[in-house]
Amino acid sequence: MPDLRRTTCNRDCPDACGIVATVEHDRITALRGDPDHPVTRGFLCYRTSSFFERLDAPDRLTQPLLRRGGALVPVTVEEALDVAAERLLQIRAESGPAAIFHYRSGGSLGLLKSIADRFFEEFGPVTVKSGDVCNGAGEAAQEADFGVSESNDLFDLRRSRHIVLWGKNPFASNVHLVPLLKEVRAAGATITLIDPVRHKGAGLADRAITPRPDGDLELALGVARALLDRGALDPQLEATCDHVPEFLALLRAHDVAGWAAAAGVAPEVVHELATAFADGPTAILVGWGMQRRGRGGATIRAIDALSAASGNLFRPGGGCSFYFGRRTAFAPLASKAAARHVREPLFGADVLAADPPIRAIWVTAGNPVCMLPDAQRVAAALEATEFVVVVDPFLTDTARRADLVLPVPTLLEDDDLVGAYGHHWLGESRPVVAPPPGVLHEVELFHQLAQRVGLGDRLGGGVIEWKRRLLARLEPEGVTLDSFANGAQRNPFAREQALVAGEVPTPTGRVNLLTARAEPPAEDPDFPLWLFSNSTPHSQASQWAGKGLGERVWVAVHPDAAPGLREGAEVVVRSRIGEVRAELRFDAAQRRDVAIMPKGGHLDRGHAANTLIEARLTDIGLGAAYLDCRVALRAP
Ligand SMILES: Nc1nc2c(c(=O)[nH]1)N[C@H]1C(S)=C(S)[C@@H](COP(=O)(O)OP(=O)(O)OC[C@H]3O[C@@H](n4cnc5c(=O)[nH]c(N)nc54)[C@H](O)[C@@H]3O)O[C@H]1N2
Ligand SMILES: Nc1nc2c(c(=O)[nH]1)N[C@H]1C(S)=C(S)[C@@H](COP(=O)(O)OP(=O)(O)OC[C@H]3O[C@@H](n4cnc5c(=O)[nH]c(N)nc54)[C@H](O)[C@@H]3O)O[C@H]1N2
Ligand code: SF4
Ligand SMILES: [Mo]
Repeated sequence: MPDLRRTTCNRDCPDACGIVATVEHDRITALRGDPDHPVTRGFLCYRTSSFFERLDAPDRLTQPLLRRGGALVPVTVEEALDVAAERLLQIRAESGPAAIFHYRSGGSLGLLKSIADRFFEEFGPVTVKSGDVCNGAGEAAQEADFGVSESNDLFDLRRSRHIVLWGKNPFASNVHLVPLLKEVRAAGATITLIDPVRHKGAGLADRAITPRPDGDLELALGVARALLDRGALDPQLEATCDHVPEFLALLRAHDVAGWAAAAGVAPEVVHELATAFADGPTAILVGWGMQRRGRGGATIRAIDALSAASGNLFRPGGGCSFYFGRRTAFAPLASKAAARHVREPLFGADVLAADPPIRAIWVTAGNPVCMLPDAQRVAAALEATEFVVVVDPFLTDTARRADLVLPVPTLLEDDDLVGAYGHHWLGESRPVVAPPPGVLHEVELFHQLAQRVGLGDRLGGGVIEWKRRLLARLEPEGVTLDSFANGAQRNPFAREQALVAGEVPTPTGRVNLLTARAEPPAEDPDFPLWLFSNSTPHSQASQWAGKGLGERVWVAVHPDAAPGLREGAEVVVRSRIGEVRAELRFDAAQRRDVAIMPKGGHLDRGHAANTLIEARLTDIGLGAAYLDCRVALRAP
């Protein structure tokens, strides 16, 4: 008899789905979405539906690997932990804890993954990353404007008359938003998509606008200017916002036609959008792409200001939602103590330049060699480091550069608690199958390592005990470990509307309006195309599902953007720092100034977009300006 077992997906994805696994003779035979989860609604994305096939894939790690004589060879867990302890103790004794860099990314959003942070805090504190390549600029922008980066309840969209998907591709990266968008549209709401790349999301929209890449700041200010001209700005603006005179002066710097030209759209497009904002409630769902640019923080600030100035920010069915605080309900397991910082977007350069040097790097739940900008330099930084430990379920580009690789459970074997960054439900992960015998849960791994480095039982206690610690603030609200037996629990601290007029958590209680325009980067005639390294439905950053990327990575452009080149042929995609060979795809629906590649890939197979992308910071929040990359195509 097949057994149905429930868990929660821990991937770096907004949706944190409830999963129902069919298990026969201790093997998973099917994965489905939990029909009772309010957001999952019974279906999973492509990459997780087929994930159980990856459990025994050739690159799955079932035993620790240690570098000996140049090669990675399997060793026992005991030996692996002995080596880790000995080298960490030696480096700390000789060079102090700042010589050890613990880098943690979001490969699992399970809250217990921060046990690694706790270990390195107790052992050090050591060097950790600062900034955030994922959402650093957007979060910093919303914190500057609103004092917090938090979203309205997802189902508040049922109260919207208009929804603006601003630089967002729900079919690829937030697929459980799709049924809700269809539902609210069928009930009469309109949907506008703003994205320089034409993607499947356009099929959901009443209006799909393809502005100039990085033209959103001008587009947002143009719409606000059109509202100003119509006398349609919020009459309460002075009461709810700071810097109103400066903001209005900024809007007056150009007329609507001027702003539209700078945004790369027709003036009618700006006027139509203004009509939607005047006819609210209008909700803005802010995507991630535009904030991964040099002026990404300023762009999100302009969009925030439009939401506030049009009177939509505080209304039910309105709001300017970017990120859902997925951790805020849980008690943190670690503080942010650090000996020093490596800026995440500048990982390669900062590690190589560190003085005194970094002698050990410990990587948790990340594949920085493939996913961080200037990938070759990140690889060089790991190769130059004396002792590299990678903790991952798979043998990645990063793991191949390690001295010690420690395998951990995959999302189907994991035991943890998960919050979502696309809705307000919290879930529990439970192993639907047991991990292979040579694979330790990170709670157990750090418990055993702590004992070897003289921390005794400071990291003692099993998974259940650590889960209870995470729930310290939730238990008084009635969300206990037992509650999760009934499925996902709504975060009791999350409000329907994230912000209340007059009580915005800024120092003045008012919204901090943008007062100046940031300039876009200069054109580069040698590299005419903007490289979009975007999420695809078939992959999770560098982790592929199904047949993977195959022999070649692809690049998609408008046929006019590749004169003399043939569809299906191999082409060279060049930037100022690197080259990638890719299969050319034509897509006549695209703008002529964009080139689209998958965001992940594999560095060692020559498939990584980050080979092309310079390591540059965003204006605020220490984000990575991945999307300011310019490329050209040529025949090989
Ligand atoms: N299938 C899949 N799902 C994923 C991921 C994945 O790799 N694969 N990654 C996960 C992660 S790590 C994250 S952070 C989230 C979000 O992951 P992202 O893929 O970053 O999220 P989106 O916001 O959907 O997509 C970004 C959109 O921004 C658009 N964009 C880029 N530049 C501009 C611009 O200048 N203006 C405008 N208006 N739009 C622009 C891009 O064309 C793209 O459609 O998704 C998660 N979900
Ligand atoms: N060019 C370009 N680059 C980008 C982006 C882009 O849009 N364009 N997007 C950026 C964004 S938004 C992000 S968030 C980053 C993502 O960058 P990474 O977080 O480095 O992304 P992944 O490739 O998913 O690597 C995560 C790793 O975690 C491992 N893992 C999974 N579960 C566990 C676990 O339980 N424990 C441990 N220890 N490991 C686990 C996975 O096997 C995988 O190897 O990439 C960024 N890089
Ligand atoms: S990756 Fe995202 S959409 Fe797919 S199952 Fe996991 S949470 Fe759901
Ligand atoms: Mo991300």
